Amino acid sequence: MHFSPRELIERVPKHDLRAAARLITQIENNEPSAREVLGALYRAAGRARIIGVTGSPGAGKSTLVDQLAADLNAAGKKAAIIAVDPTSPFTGGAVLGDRIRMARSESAEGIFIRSMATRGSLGGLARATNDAVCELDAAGFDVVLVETVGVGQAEVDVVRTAETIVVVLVPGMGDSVQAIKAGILEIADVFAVNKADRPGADLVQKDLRILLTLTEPEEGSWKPPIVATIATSGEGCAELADEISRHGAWLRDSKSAHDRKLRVMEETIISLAREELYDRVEAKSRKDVEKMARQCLARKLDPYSAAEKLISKQ
Ligand SMILES: Nc1nc2c(ncn2[C@@H]2O[C@H](COP(=O)(O)OP(=O)(O)O)[C@@H](O)[C@H]2O)c(=O)[nH]1
Ligand SMILES: [Mg+2]
Repeated sequence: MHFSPRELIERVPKHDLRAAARLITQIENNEPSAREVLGALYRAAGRARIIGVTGSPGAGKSTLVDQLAADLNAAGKKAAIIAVDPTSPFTGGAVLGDRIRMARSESAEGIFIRSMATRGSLGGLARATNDAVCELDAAGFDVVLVETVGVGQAEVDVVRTAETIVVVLVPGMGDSVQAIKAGILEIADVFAVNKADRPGADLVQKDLRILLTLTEPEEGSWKPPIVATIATSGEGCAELADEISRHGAWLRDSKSAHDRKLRVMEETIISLAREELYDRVEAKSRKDVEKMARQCLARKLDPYSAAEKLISKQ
């Protein structure tokens, strides 16, 4: 079914899930009409709790997120899940993996699950994810959970706009060392040491505690708690949800949290402008660029002035 931008603007805030799903597809495809719709929906958003869950492949993120969503659902909250896997553009295997899991979760009424991928760059994926989150927020979901593989900076960018970031570690994968490398320690608001039924889970917790004492916390800053979980049985999930809530309460009153939000928003605006500028240059000024490149090679123009010219034309 096709929805016009106007229909989407009207239906999405009424929690029309078919319209919501359609808009996410438009976002993935980077359709210009999606921007128009999102611009209109933006003001209706801002109420949902946005929770990012990241960690290595196989750490149990999907299982944990499913548990959290099911518990929220049982408590009468509307929960949505966005699963982001940058390694699997559209037809890849990981998406299939997520589909299988969806079959299980979809039976729980009220949980909206969507896996996302884009053909474009990882930066594009971060933007698309943010847009989808904003849309689901406007659609009246109480909580949006974003699951993403956290192995590098680009993937970290995908969850950075989440208010609360849960980093999932597991025993036996040398995860704590890996975490420092990826800069994941810095972005974690809550640590889940999952697969606590496996040997070594207490060791991961111990390592983590030592690492956390090494980074001297600033006055009034948040100290990330560590929760042991067994996602498959649900053990520890209530504690995890409690810590996520506690972080949410802290965010509401904290000045540094407000500052962080402001900084993330500033970066969002700049990166959108950068993308837009790039698109315009690509789409409209390719010929000019070629002309100027020739002039530069002939030393009749320098690249700095050429770049200035290009920008002033947009
Ligand atoms: N033993 C054990 N297995 C788990 C636990 N959590 C998840 N798993 C299993 O680990 C595998 C990967 O889980 P999944 O949620 O898909 O991981 P993801 O790649 O991080 O999303 C699945 O087979 C899960 O059943 C746990 O707490 N204990
Ligand atoms: Mg997963």
